[in-house]
Amino acid sequence: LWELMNSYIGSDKRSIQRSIVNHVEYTLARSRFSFDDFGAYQASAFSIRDRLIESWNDTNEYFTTNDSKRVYYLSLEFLLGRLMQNALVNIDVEEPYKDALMDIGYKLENLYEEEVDPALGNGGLGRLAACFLDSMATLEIPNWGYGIRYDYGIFKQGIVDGYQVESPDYWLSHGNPWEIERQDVTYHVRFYGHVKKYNDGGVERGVWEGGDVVVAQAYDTPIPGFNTFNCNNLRLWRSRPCNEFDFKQFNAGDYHGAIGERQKAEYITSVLYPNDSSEGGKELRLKQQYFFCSATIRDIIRRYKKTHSTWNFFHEKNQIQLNDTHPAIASIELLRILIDEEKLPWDQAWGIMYKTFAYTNHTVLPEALEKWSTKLIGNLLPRHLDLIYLINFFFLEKVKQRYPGDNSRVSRMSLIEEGDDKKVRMAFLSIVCSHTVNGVAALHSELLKKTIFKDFDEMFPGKLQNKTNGVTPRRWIHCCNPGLSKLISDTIMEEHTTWLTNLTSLRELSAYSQDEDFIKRFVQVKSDNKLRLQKWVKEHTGIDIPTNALYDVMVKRIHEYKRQFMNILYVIHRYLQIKETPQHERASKFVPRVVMIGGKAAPGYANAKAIIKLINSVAQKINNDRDVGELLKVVFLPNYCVSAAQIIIPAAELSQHISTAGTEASGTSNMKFIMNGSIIIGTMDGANVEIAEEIGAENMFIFGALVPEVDTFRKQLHDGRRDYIGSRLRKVFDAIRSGTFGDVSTIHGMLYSIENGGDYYCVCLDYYPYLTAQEKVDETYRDYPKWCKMSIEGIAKSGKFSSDRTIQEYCMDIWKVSAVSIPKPT
Ligand code: DL6
Repeated sequence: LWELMNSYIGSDKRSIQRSIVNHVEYTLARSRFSFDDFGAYQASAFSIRDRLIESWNDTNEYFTTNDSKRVYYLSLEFLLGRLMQNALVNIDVEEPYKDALMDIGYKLENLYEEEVDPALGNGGLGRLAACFLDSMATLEIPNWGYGIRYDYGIFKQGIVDGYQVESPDYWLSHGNPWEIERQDVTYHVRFYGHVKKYNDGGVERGVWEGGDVVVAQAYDTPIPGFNTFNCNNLRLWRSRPCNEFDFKQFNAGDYHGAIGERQKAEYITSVLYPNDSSEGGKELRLKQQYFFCSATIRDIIRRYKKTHSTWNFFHEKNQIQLNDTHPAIASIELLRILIDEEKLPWDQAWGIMYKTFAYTNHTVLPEALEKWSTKLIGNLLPRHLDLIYLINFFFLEKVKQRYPGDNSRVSRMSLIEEGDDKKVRMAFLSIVCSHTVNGVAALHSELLKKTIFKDFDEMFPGKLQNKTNGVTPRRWIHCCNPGLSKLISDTIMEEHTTWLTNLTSLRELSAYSQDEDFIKRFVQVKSDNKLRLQKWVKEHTGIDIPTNALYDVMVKRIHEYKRQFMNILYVIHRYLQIKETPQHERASKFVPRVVMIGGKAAPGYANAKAIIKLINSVAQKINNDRDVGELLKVVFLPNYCVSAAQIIIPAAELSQHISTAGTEASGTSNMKFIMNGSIIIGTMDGANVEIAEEIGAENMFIFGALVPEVDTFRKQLHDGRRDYIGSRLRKVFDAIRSGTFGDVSTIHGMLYSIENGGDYYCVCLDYYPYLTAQEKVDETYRDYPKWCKMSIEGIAKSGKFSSDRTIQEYCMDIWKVSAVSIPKPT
């Protein structure tokens, strides 16, 4: 067989061309004499996938033979973005493919544009998972990601009359050349039904029967590392009908009924919930969570059993990371299987589970902390609810022993929130069932210890850790900003293979922050990127923007806590100021600016949607005011997604990260922006704090209340304080209300609430410091060498924020796992 295979596709031009043309003919069944860019994209993707499959097979075989310890990353979201360029860069064949394609009449850059974004995530949490997969493969960590293969990813955002309209993203309509459908990897997953309990020599076990059974089928996507032969796997599950379902109905002649049941099964993985905070209460969401966790745990067990006949080494060979509480039910599923099916004693089963799981928290916002009604869980997963009650009983016994008589602590720490509709606190459950818990930035992790997880930190000192997020420099510098990547390589005299996996070496750039030649090239790269964005904006919005203006960008999900609202209030203020200033004085007073804001609002989040409408209405007014001309332009960037980010971020000069202190767990776009030479205007929130530590506060525009001041202000609001709207802010509110920007009545409710004690996100508190910081921005931009110096210092000192560093910390402190290097194929 080995001889038959003779494989390993060559990287010479002819081999690449032959492989592409063969795929055109035999995979796509199209004529090799005429195929369009899309055909060329598909055939090239299949050709690249062939290469990936070779190393992917080698990798899996090597890990199995060597019984390597593995890490499993469980996430309901993987916001991968386009895969073609990333794969070519990681396996180091971008240039050969470019040449080979050019030779037969295709431009590789055009083919990149043919790929749809696999948008199986909402925002930060899903994109972090994608960066982690890239880093784990690059660092040669044996890792598989597990998630759901949704038919519909995050909705497509359109703007009609200034309002957000959502349309479905059926991303699979033209197939997906990167995935491998595994007809051979399926599991049955049960819902509903009932549990029969019995006593097995003192251990209570359950038999779960009846209910509905669906099939989980695996789809694999190879995840190549950069500059390595390792290729990991992302396994996504799709729900399919199971024959257990419908035979009775079918035989009774109810053909339509039987088909309907089958469709219900497929519905489970149909759509990603488009909310980046919790979806507690929705049965389908809980179904999704259990569906993928159950299949995943069975898959992990099956793999372990191939090479082990006892359970003694399970936790030493497998570490499972929960990406927030969305996959929390996985730990209960492992416990259930160990007790009910593998017949282990409770203590042993508990020990295995506890030593296997770790949990990452991504938010302190109460509305995003998952709580599932016990009724819902009990109905859908009756045996799991039993086990959760049992875990809670044992846990609370320990709490009582440790804090005798402290009843309020017992009820605070209970995994069950009492009330008419009892609820399981999934974050608490995850803490109790995991050996380690982490936050995602230093400030966030400290806040967890002081606020929502305070009791747990006291009871389990050291269990709560910090792992500051990071982003992959392969996608977020090299792929999205080739000009900057080349400049860096040329300057620090390194092949990109070195600095891209050792990002702290960017420090050497500091020496060039005032070097004329370097600055000249740096400015050229930025203006090329601005031109690229200018074209993108024209194509996607029809708006003409100048390139000789400061590009001021804020892109992220739309939320009150992120305060896009404060940004647009400032834009209005600036507009009013320009209008009040005589024409001849304007040029000396105002730096020309293009303010760009983009992001999706959850479809049911009225205030976020009202903010989008306000931004568009303000843009409409300002962009059409000839009196203002090119001094101020405002653009809402529609349908913000990973591929758009790759155009937008490299072009930004200023980027806004202005959340209320204590609300943004980390943020990761702040890291991408500094790596691409954009200066941050921001609050001391999330990872901004560590960015300031690394690059120096003097290289950012920092403003605003710190966490204790936010707490004080909120208390004052609660106690009746109402004197917090100054005259300049009042003017802005008046302009909105008076109809200057047309009918923006959807925002009136928010204005009213803010004025009447409802300024929970402290817009009014931070507004004036924000104006001052904005003035500083203008002043600095006028001194362009200074601006460039700040921006270059930011890049030079951004090394800490590579996700490689983050993953190294997870490996050392949480998973205790080491790299396993796949030998070069012979
Ligand atoms: O950790 C990744 C990312 C953080 O950078 C953001 O600050 C945070 O808002 C985000 N959280 C979510 C939703 N959280 N939950 N659950 O996307 O995580």
